[in-house]
Amino acid sequence: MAYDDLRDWIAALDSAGELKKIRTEVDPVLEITEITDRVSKLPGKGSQPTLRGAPGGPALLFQNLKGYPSSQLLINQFGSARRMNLALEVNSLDEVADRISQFMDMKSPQGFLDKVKMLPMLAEMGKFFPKTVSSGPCKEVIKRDKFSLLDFPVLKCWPKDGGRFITLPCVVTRDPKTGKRNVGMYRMQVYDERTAGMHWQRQKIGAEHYREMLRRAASGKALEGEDFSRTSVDIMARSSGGAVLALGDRPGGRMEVAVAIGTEPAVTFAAIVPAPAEVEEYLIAGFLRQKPVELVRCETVDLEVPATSEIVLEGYVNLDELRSEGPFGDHTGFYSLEDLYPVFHTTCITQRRNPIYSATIVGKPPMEDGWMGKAVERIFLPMMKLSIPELVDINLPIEGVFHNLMIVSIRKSYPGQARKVMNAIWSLGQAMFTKCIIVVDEVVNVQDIGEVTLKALNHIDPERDIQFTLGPVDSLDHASRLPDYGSKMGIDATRKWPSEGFTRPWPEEILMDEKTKALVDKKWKELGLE
Ligand SMILES: Cc1cc2nc3c(=O)[nH]c(=O)nc-3n(C[C@H](O)[C@H](O)[C@H](O)COP(=O)(O)O)c2cc1C
Ligand SMILES: [Mn+2]
Repeated sequence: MAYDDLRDWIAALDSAGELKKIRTEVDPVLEITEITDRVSKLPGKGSQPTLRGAPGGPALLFQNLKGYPSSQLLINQFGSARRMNLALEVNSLDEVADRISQFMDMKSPQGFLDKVKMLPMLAEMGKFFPKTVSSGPCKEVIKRDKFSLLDFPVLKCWPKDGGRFITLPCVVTRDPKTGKRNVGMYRMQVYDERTAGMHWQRQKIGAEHYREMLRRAASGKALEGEDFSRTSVDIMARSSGGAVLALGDRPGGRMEVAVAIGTEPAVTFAAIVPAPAEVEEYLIAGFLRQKPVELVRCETVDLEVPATSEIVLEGYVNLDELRSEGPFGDHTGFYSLEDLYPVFHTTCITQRRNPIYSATIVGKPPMEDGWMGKAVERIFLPMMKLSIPELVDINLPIEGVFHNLMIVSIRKSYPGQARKVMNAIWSLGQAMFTKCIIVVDEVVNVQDIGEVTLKALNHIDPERDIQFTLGPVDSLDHASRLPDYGSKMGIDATRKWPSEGFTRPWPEEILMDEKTKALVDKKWKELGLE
């Protein structure tokens, strides 16, 4: 029973006792952050433990916003393990993982019977593709002339933030090569009424669409083999093969962008999922909600957005314009540094009447995004196993802020396999950012940090078992030698084998024998120790 829209989802949160409506006046500048931060750290119903307990206070619907009399603001909608399940309409995230496994298990049919058996699956797949409809609630109000990004209660999150940031935007772009759409969650710093920063980091799909537009605008003149990593201004100011594209000789042009805010939870979640570029997030959302996402065409750009979005920003980024973005109190628990990013120019805003603005804050974990990340961890495990079949389980502890620490258990069958697994992870989509990977044997429960600490640290000879490598790192890494580029570490904490050069005896783990245990079980009550 997919949620129709954000309001339907809010009603579901409310009836599950997971929503708190707040009628006291609050300021979107700083105050909402302080409230939400405290709530994020409250004990939660049915939350998974993090290193600091089992947090996850309720979702919050602020109904009395200072300066925004007709607005409401939803925050912390995904902020507990229970709500994440509710958002995806499952009792456990493993259900989603199992559904994915079923689809991946589909093999070529061997005969008539196999084909018949496949029919229900194929029929089911038909339900996932997005449907374009002629209109929808997001067109209730169309603002072509008089509009401002500050018509909405955009948060200033932390005291040293560079400004106010749209923190939960689904940013839609189109691949100029394939025509495929991408939806990514990239924060937007509001510069003024009509412009905002477009913080797609260099390794993300939106940034790749932008680079492809840039390549096309320059028609390959000066861009072949150029360093795309820094800024388009850099690129254009560089020379290549004698052709100089100076700043006064810019390729120009623009790229269309649409931004949906206040989408139903499957779409919002799909926007953060590290999916391969070939798979449109609208399809992923359809798979998650088992019902197509309905899309409408934008008014001023050739893009589609979810029909039930609360707010849609239409516009473009210029290919030759970058502006300083940040600082921004980020999910690492530190401010991410200022850097240059493209600028979004708004051409039109469409919205529902009295739209509900949805937002999140990031900061010191645990926070809302941690639970979204945990869901990604569970759901992606079957897909990771496709390319790393020896993988048994993974854990990205919330305090590891997703790119800093991944603990994996493997079924080891040959020497050096732990290092092979590290390299596989470092070449797997956004897992490439993982700064530290700990590989343990399958007998270690990676969800139990205590057990991992005990066994991993007992089992290593650091000089021998730590593997360093160099490569791309997360843009938010403030310690790497260069932005976006640095070192990573893998720890082979598996039991070492003679075939790996370890010839000393390996001790046995201490375990009591069953007979003695049974004996004590019998006497336990009598001992009166509990
Ligand atoms: C709350 C939140 C905010 C995020 N902000 C950004 C951001 O500003 N820039 C960015 O590149 N990624 C950001 N991410 C991560 C991306 O959404 C994520 O990497 C996603 O997979 C990108 O989609 P893509 O693969 O289609 O580019 C954020 C994630 C969350 C949960
Ligand atoms: Mn994508």
